[in-house]
Amino acid sequence: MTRVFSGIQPSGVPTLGNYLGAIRNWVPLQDQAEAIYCVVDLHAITVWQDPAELTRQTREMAAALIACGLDPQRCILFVQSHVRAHAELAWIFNCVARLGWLNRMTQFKDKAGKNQEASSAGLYVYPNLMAADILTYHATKVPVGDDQKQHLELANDIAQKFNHDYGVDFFPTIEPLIQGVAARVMSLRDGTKKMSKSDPSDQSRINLTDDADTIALKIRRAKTDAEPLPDHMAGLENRPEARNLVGILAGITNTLPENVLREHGGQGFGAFKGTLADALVAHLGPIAAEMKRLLDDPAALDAALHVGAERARAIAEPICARAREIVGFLPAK
Ligand code: AQP
Repeated sequence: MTRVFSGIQPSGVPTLGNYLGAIRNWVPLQDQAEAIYCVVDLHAITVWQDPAELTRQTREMAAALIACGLDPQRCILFVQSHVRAHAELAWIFNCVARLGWLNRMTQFKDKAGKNQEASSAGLYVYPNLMAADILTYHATKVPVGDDQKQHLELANDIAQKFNHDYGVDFFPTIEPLIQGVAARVMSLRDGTKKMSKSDPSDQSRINLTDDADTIALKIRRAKTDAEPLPDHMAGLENRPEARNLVGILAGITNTLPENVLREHGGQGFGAFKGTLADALVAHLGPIAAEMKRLLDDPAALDAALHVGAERARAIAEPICARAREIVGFLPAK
């Protein structure tokens, strides 16, 4: 059976971008593959996280995943730091990956900004940990948003170099699963920048916990241009904000942007934004309510995550142990 792995950082409230680009696509895979999903707290601390907030956000992220349709009975759902193999294999991969490869990673450049010298070393080697996350399960399919494609290519380079250097055929090739018309949702304030949960501006994103009024207000304030919507795709060229809002409506209503334009072409943004806000509220309202219900019982949530970690360890530890052996570490007692 195909094994699927994906993760999400508890670095804030999950956004509409996380939902349309990743989480929503994770749900059907629970019934098509052996699906392993992880709240990646080790990744989150590559940038500063207040400890109490990190604990709270980790639970909140787990609740969001379940509220979006992940079922801890049908998938393995756990917290990354509960399975030590991730960190251990990441260290081995730190010694396999080349600096030249990491220097090409655009996410590091985006997140480090102008002050790279002040970034954590963890942020720089983030892709090596991501490779370890996937490969310590020998997972072969990874459902992610478009922004993670480069990291998956690097994971394959690491797997190949490990296999080549040690003369083994141990780590498999990974294939990204990038699905849907909203594989990259952009900021509501700047259509050229991706929507991010850690963007300093809350107005730039829709959080899965936003209430109906907040969603309507954010959509009303979303940046647009002065032209009405075109009735064909070519008319969206050089209109990143219009393209983004059309993509969001298509994503949330499970249709194609072409169909959205067929229906709404010629409309001004005032009317279109009303339709979009209503669709978002109808779709996200029940998710927020379910999150709230789950978070009212943190003990039950933690218990589900602990079971998930146990199941994850049963797969990850033997693979990591074999990697240790291949590298030549003296067996531990
Ligand atoms: N804007 C987006 N559009 C589509 N997919 C997205 N993803 C993130 N943003 C968008 C996908 O969500 C999954 C989990 O992402 P992550 O939390 O591990 O890291 P990220 O990509 O760095 O997400 P954020 O929201 O931008 O987090 P911060 O602000 O903490 O860095 C991934 O599959 C990603 O592709």
